[in-house]
Amino acid sequence: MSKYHIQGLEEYFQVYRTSVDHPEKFWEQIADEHFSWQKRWDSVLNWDFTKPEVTWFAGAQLNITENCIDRHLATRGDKTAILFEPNDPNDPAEHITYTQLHKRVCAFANVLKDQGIQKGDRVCIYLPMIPELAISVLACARIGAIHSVVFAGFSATALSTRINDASCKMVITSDGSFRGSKTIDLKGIVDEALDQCPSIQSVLVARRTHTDIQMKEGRDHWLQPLLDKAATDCPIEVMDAEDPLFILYTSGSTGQPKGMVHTTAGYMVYSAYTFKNVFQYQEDDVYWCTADIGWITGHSYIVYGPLLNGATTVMYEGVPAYPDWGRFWQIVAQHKITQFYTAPTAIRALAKENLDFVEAYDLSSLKVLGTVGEPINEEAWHWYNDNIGKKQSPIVDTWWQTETGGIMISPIPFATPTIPTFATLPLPGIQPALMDEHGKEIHGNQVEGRLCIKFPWPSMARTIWGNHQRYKETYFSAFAKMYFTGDGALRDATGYYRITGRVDDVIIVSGHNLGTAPIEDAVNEHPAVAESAIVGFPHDIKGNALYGYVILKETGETRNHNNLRKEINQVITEKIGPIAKLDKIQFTTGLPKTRSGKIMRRILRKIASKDTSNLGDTSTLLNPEVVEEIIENALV
Ligand code: 7RM
Repeated sequence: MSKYHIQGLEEYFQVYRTSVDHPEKFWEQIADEHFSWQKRWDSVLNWDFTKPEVTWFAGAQLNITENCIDRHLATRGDKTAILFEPNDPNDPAEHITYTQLHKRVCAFANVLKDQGIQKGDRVCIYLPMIPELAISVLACARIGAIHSVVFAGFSATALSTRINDASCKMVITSDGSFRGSKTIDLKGIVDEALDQCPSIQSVLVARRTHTDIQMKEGRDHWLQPLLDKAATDCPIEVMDAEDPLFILYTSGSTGQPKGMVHTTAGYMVYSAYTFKNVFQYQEDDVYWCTADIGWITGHSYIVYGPLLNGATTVMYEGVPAYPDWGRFWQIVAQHKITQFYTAPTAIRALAKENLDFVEAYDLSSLKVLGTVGEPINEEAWHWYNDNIGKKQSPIVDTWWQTETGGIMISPIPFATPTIPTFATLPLPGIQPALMDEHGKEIHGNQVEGRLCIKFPWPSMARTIWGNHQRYKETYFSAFAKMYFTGDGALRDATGYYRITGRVDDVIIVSGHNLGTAPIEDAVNEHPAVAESAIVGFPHDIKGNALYGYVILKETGETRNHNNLRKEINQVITEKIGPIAKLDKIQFTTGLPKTRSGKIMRRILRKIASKDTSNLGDTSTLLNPEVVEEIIENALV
């Protein structure tokens, strides 16, 4: 029985059992059979969640790029590794084969070395979704430099904070970036950031937009001439299993972003294994994840997971609405995409538009649909299932985090029966626990609690860069000897998990525990509603009351707003009960969102609580301007 590729529900249960009963044997066999090692490990797993300290495959030596690239050259040299789809649909797509990828990564790695980058140095990558982004990530990994990718939509302040936190030596960027009809002056943002970054010694600049930019003598170098001179072969740096592979920042509930540190061997094994199983990738498939490589989803499921499996992975430079809302479906049809992985926020935006944008294209190549990033509401799930999957493609609702490195709870398509809004079952090796407010595990089914993981898995982040104490406090202190996710979840009668949202989104109204996600689901079922966000605000009698921010489908909705408010509360009463009725409903044209599409409830909570004095840093929002509008029209 192949443990690497699960192909049915029975097999899943069997494999899962083995992974819990004999975790070391389980992961050892996968590591042995599916990867190239320079030296085998001395021990599979060492762990102590009280310190916390975790190592996987300690003593082993390897290079992840040998596994992503070199190992495929003999059998898949001419196969497309990266399929680049540019912003402008009139520009041709670029097919980069495994052989070409090898040459380009090696040349880039040699340029890094020429610029003085060595094993262990931190390199900040601030690039749009162009091939150089994936190539520079892999070039760092090839020479053992630690990459820190910063999403190229972040501001100069956010960029300099991240560069300084890890004392990066180099920034890799481009002259500009294309996003739909807009051109963004990336190099200008880098220049502004670098005024505050003493550790940076050099900047490599890829040419993309041909924007007129400043090049600082002695610091800035055009990338292409250096690549042209570089040798196209570069030996791998031999890395220890627990050497850091990358740092990726995730925002905390307060202050400084957290630089999550992922290490080499465990991350490799887990990202590869989960990619294969969650997407059921087959040799000739063309897989597309619409995330940006600036997020963990892009790291694990655009770059590493797919390439480790010798897959063809699509990188799309543009946005969903350019040149029109049919672009995603045009790309699916053009490249005969087989697996499509996106976020609920994108699905909701697409669902708002005319179905003609979908129906104009042949989507019959699709086999598996995925979602990630937030709970998917029932309406969006059905829209996705009906109109994109034509009820033929299973939807994998994948729950995981920057900190977990890979997908943790997800259906296995064609094996696990799916139910809307349920991420379903833990993947092999993942041991979830639901905890009550007294710190005790809640056993049995049909229960709800705080979601923890009680046993290590290979791709868990090992620390927060430069602050192990914060790592311990954030993830290993709320519950003894458990990793605490910060999310709430319920386990239904069959053992399926439904993620109910961040625990800080739980609102206690008159002593009732209410998750915001199911209330938002109910509100969204009202035919006039496009999207909503619910927060709590202090209430004299109930303790907390509910405040809803609602976006209507038609901005010019003619019905009386007070009638609409009544109707929305009627839906909530029907779906959840009168206890969940909203005290206040504010209609708005937008909701403050992070760049990865998560609603910033922290800001909405403050506004609802009449506390707008200190909204914190809103500069990293996708749409900071909407905050003003919401404050102006607040019902306080
Ligand atoms: C991959 C990613 C992590 C947080 C996590 C959850 C939420 C992610 C789902 C989800 C419900 C899902 N990393 N989340 N996936 N909630 N269902 N399928 O998003 O670090 O940026 O965010 O996102 O709250 O803790 S992340």
